[in-house]
Amino acid sequence: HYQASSSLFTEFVSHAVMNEYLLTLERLYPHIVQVESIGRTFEGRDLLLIKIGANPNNPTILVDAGIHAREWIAPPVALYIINQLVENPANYRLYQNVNWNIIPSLNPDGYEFSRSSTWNRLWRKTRQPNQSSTCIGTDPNRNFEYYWMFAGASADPCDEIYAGPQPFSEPETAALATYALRNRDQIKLYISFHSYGNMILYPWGYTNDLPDNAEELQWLGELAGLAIGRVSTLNSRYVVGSSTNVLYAAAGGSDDWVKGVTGVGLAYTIELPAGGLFGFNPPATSILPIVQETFEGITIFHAYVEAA
Ligand code: ING
Ligand code: ZN
Repeated sequence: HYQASSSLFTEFVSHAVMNEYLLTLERLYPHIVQVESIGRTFEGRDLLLIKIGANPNNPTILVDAGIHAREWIAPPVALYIINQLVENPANYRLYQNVNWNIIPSLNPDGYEFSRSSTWNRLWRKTRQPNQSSTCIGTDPNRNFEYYWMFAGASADPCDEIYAGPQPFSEPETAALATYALRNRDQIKLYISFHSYGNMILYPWGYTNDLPDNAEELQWLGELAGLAIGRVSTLNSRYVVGSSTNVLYAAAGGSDDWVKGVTGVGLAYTIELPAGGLFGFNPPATSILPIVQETFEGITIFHAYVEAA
């Protein structure tokens, strides 16, 4: 990796440092990089999206990471994609015919809370308080307005999978949805990075029925998973399938919403490798091997969108 990224892949950096990195790239590479704020969190943090591309009219891949606070390995994976696209000249072909829209840190209030003490390390939700409960936060991946609360979601604000008082109650999910709707015609593929479990998941999460293009989603997911496995130094082996069939039923997830509402045909949730005692805390020394192997899968998705 390259100059401006110094500590991003050797330690788990703050949301502020991630945002600084994006703004630095915009300053250094204005011909291919634009940074835009898609909104603010409950606590007022800026949700930055970086656009990388040579031609604004090209088909677009939308990527987010960090929607769940404790899944610390996800933002570095998104940052490494950014780093490799912008700062590694060998990859310039990857943004000639395809645009990238990447939000590396979508729930920074929760993320910073999970960094604030060892007691808070396993925080998952947002940090917006709830009425008529002292429990804080909503699970942002149960908060999207598509079969909301249909399965695998809770109405209890004290639960980890609390879906919120209503769909899009959280400024973070509303910001992503607004951006995706505005750009729906250009977006061809959506990927949301989570951890953990080495899974490449696709809709639906609300039902065990499969979407019309399940075969395409399965085939492409398997190709990406195999590409990762081929280079993995961690012996990563990805399982591919619909969320409900591979993991569990859960409605209100971002990939279900993107596919069901915006009409973007290809939507995935990628569960990155586990690490540490509870799975959510790979050591900092694992960041580089995980982000590097995952990038191999990303090049497969790129090739498919470029060829379409
Ligand atoms: N996993 C996802 C979750 O939100 C998921 C899995 C994604 C389920 C999409 C349903 C739909 O539970 C993690 N690790 O958060
Ligand atoms: Zn998650």
